[in-house]
Amino acid sequence: MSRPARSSGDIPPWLIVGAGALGQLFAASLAPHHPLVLLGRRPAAPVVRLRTVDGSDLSVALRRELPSEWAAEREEIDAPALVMLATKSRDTQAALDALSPRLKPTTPLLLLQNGFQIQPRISGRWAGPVLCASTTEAAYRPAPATDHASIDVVHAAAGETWIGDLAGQHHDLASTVAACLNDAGMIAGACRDIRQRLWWKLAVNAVINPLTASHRVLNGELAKPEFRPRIATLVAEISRIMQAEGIQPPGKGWQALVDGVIETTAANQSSMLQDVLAGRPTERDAILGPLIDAGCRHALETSTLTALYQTTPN
Ligand code: KPL
Repeated sequence: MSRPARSSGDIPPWLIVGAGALGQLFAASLAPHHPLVLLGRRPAAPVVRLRTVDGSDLSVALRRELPSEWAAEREEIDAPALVMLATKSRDTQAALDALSPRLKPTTPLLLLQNGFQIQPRISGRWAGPVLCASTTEAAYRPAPATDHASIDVVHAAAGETWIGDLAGQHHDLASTVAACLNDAGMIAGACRDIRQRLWWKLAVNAVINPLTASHRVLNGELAKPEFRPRIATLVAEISRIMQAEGIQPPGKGWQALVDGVIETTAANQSSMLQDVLAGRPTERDAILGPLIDAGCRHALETSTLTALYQTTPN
């Protein structure tokens, strides 16, 4: 896939499937630089109103399609250059199954999900390249009752996005996609260790998401002393599982990795808290499941993660 020229009319668009906070953030960032179609399930205006990290409001016009259960009917989206799946982990397979009769079997996919459940599954089954992204971009959709109710998505913190494929065969494609994100002003890079980076993100999500969702607090609250002992115990258990799973610790160590994300995304509502507040199912299984399964496989203690799993809304 070649890198498209700016505002070229005949470039096949990217299809972004899933108009949640991250899907809308990526769509709004990319749309001025790249043809794309955003597929959502709910009726919405053809603009995304974004509150940027620096606090300004931005309206970005883009093409939205409203398929019923993802079954897009418009001809133009038959041959997208890339399909970015930005749905929740549990919806991703169903979204792809519904769309795949209309896609070339070799269409490249980019998976944006948290956890480590759907990535190996789709990578093992899809005929085309399957890129996975690990992102620390933080965004949320504000509740209707808040002061910025007219905003569709708040970009709470700029993060970085790493892109690679689990088989290590599509580094050039990952570089092209990362370059498109760079053109859109996002920090992104291609990597050859995406499995490791997805597990690093898993460690971060396993701590931040369940605790913020259960206590209904913003990420930054987890820096408070009352959460520190629980977080330290969780991090210790997770780091033993990671070691057994052969995942290298990040250079700064596991505790600093988790604390760093708590600090940089302090103003964000975790995606799990957003799910709980909206009455949606959470990604509990996709995030805590792979860690607890790995712990059991290696006969390691998982009592802290298991207790967290049991108290996390599903
Ligand atoms: O990925 C996230 C999420 O909320 O799912 C973090 C990085 C924790 C940001 O909130």
